[in-house]
Amino acid sequence: MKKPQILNLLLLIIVVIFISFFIFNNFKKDTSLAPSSFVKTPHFLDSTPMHDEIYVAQPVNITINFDFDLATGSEIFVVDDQGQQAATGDIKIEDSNTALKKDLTGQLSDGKYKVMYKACWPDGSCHDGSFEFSIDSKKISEYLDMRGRGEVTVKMTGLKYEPEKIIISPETKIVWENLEDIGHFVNTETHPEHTYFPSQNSRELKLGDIFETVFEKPGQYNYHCSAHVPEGMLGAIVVAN
Ligand SMILES: [Cu+2]
Repeated sequence: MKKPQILNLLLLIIVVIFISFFIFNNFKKDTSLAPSSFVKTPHFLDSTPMHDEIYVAQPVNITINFDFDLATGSEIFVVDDQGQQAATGDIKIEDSNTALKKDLTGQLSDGKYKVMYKACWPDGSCHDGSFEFSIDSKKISEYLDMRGRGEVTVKMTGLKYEPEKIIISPETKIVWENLEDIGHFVNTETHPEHTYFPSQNSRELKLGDIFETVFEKPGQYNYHCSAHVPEGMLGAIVVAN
């Protein structure tokens, strides 16, 4: 072999090793991502439930917020850990066309669920995404049982809702009352879109102000004060028979 040929061969070997290394590394990255079911589409902002969130009762709907207009053809499917469709319900597009929502009808038992969605845009293109949530009814023991009353008062004091976690009967009216000289809010998930249960969004409540909402549908309603999220001013309601 002549010297230039040996050099060419060496160069070829180096290039092949380099390319193989790249392919192997990318392959490794792909497979390590595979077990995660959190797949974000373009324009995805957040969801209720959030990815990996644990609920004590079933959510009343699945709400996914985007930063772009949704179009018809958008879909949400909920499957259990066996891959079986776990919930049916109507699909709606709300909040100036940026919130994709599926009502959850029927009863979801304890377990892990995967939400698969298809987000479609006005130009006709669609993207598939997914996330997971769980229901674990054992944690309901952290909730104060206030069922059987037509009306329940939740105080806002010390940068907290009091009581923070409650169980109420369907058709119960909750009255929030601000007992301190700090402006508070009652806002449905998520922050800052507030699209999960829009009836549960107050104006700013000053000292002595009240806000009320009637809860009809059984399920879990998490909420927060938009002015005091970092301070942990959070609340949760479970509506159950
Ligand atoms: Cu507040």
